Formats: sequence, structure tokens, C-alpha cells
Amino acid sequence: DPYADDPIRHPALKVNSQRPFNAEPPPELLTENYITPNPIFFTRNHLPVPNLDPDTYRLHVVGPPGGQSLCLSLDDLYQFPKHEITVTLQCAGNRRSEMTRFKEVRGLEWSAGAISTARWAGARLFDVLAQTGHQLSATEAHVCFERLDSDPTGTAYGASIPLARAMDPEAEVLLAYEMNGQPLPRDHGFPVRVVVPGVVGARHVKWLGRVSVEPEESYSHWQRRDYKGFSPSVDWDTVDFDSAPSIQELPVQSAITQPKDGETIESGEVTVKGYAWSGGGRAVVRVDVSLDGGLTWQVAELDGEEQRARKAWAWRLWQLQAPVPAGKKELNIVCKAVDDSYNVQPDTVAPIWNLRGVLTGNRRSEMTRFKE
Ligand code: MTE
Ligand code: MO
Repeated sequence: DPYADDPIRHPALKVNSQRPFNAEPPPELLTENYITPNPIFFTRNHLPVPNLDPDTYRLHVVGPPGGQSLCLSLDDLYQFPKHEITVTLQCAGNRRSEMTRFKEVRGLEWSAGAISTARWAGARLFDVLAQTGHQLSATEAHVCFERLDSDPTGTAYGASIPLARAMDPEAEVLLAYEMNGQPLPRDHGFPVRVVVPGVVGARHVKWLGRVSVEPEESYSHWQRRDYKGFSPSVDWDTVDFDSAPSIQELPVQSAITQPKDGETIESGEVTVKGYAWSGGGRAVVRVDVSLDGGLTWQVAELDGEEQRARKAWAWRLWQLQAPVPAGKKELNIVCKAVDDSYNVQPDTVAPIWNLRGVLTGNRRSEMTRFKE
């Protein structure tokens, strides 16, 4: 069993698959803290978790042709300026179960918990690449990441991002070795992972072994044959993965975490809580909440850290306390977020349904009943 050596996990996690391990925190825990505690941070693994020795760990950094290559130990990595930022990581499959309810898709049944937030610290990729001593200016190039060891079938997880993002110091791409002040937990990439603020989780390669500047995107399955969006009309017989760009920045997202969908609550007043986030460093400027299925709206209060313009890497938590009209037996609670490009969430899932069940970003709708 290649999974026999996987770490022990927190019992509160809702497990979507045991081998490989995929799990999310329950909604009420997810937004209890602005920073998600490491043990309940969602976990998305495609393969077994390697057990890497920090003393012999080496990161290979390969510059463009003619460039200098680096072989870095953990101590070498610690010599670069330590950069710490709060970043929300979201899987492209977050909320996929809502897409499935509309029409079947292929993928893990994530609820709204395939998203979490941490303080990440490490070396900036920009600083490390600069040490290869090169004029990294090509606009068409990509930075490819590969995990250190491969599973028994010889598959190694890999992904890439455009070089322009890697070389933009404002983009703050990290080779992270700390998560919330601790060494990375094994499930989250010990000893080193990539953190690409504002970009889909799939590019944040864990157990990082190799970084290289290449003329093409990563040839990894997960870059080229997965994590892409398609028209609702495309099915598995007609899909052409080469025709769509790989997902990088994610669209605006929000979800309700309290009350839970289908929950029965006390009448009188209702407290609605949730999260909101947008990709590409776009800030959340507003969250609207409806208690009547989208007919009328109220503006929620935003909690959590203030966001920086164009560098809003982390989510906002939000809440709304509202009286409930007397005589109401149930509420259809809906939330939707607006980002600073005034992007909004689609009303329904039908127009964004896709065969892989990625990018579920329609406005969230939940039913709540009142105690008699
Ligand atoms: N890196 C490796 N080496 N192997 C993986 O399976 N999964 C990716 C990414 N990096 C993955 C990986 C995906 S799809 C996501 S959403 C994030 O890691 C999840 O990171 P987390 O498990 O720390 O939440
Ligand atoms: Mo993911």
C-alpha cells in the first residue's frame, strides 16, 4: 500500500477520498478563524504523501538555456530574504457537488470547504530565479514546478505558471517552508511548496523538487489534461483539452457557512456567515445577502484583514444579522460577492456547468427552516 506512510489527520475533516487523501473542514469550522489552523486546512492530494528528509532535501533550479543551475539545501533557501504573506488557496473543484446536483461531472465531491487561508513564509521565487544570473525577460516563457519523488507508477505531480508572474516581485510567488509559523505539515508539502497568490490551488506544487524556466507550459497531466474550463455543450467524446487555456487566476467566489444548508434554527433573528474571495489579487468590495431567494438584498459586514489593492491574496469573512419577518417558516438564503473589477457571480450553475466540474462560482443558495 503506497499510502501506508501517509500522515495522521484531524478527525473533524470531512473526507472525500482516503487514498489519495482529500478532505475539507466542515463549514462551521472553516470560518471560525480568519487564518485556518493547519490541522483543518483542506487537503488535496493526487498521490501518496512522500516522507522527505530535511537534511538531504535539495531543490534543483534550472534557468533558461545557457543559464546557471542551482542546487539548494533548506539552509541555502533560508539565506534568501524571508517573505511572509497571508494567502487563500482554493481548489478549482471547490463546490463541485453543487455542479453535480445539476448534472453529473467527473471529480471529487467537494462541498464549499476546498478553500483555506494561511500565513505562508519562504523565499521569493523572484529572488531565487535572479540568482541563476539571467535576464529573464521572455514574455512567452513559463516556470515549471515538479514534485520531488514520483509514485509507484512513475507519475510526478507538476504544474507551471507564466514567467511574467514569477518575475513580478509584486506577485509575491513564494517557495514556502512555513505555514502559520510552523514548518509545512507533511500533507501541505513538507519541506517546501510553491505558493502562487491569487492563482488556483493546482499550481501550488507541494514537496517541490524542481523549478525550471521553459519555453512551454508544464507537460504534466494536471497542466494540460485537467484544470481547464469548457462550454456546457462539451462532453467527454468531444472535449479537446488543447483548445482551452489552463486555469490560473480564479473568478470571484463566496459561500455561506452558517446556517448550514437545511439547518433548522431559532426564529426571530438570523446570523448568516461566510467567506468571499477573488483571484488575481482582486479585492472583495461587497457581499450581498438575500433572505428571500434573491428578490431583495442586504449588504453584509466584512470581517478579517483589510485587503491591499491589486494584492488582495486572502479572503474576507463576512456576516449579516437580520430580523426574520414574523410567520416565516423557511428562508432561502443567497449570497454573492463583488470584486474590485465589479465581477459578479453568475445567478445559476447551468451556464457554467462543465464536464470536469471546475470553477463552480455561481451565487450560493441555501434553505433554512425555523423551529416551530
Ligand atoms: N502538489 C503535489 N505535489 N501533489 C498534489 O497532488 N495538488 C494540488 C496542489 N499541489 C497537489 C499539489 C492541488 S489540485 C491543490 S488544490 C493544492 O495543492 C492543495 O493544497 P493543500 O493540500 O495544501 O490544500
Ligand atoms: Mo485542486
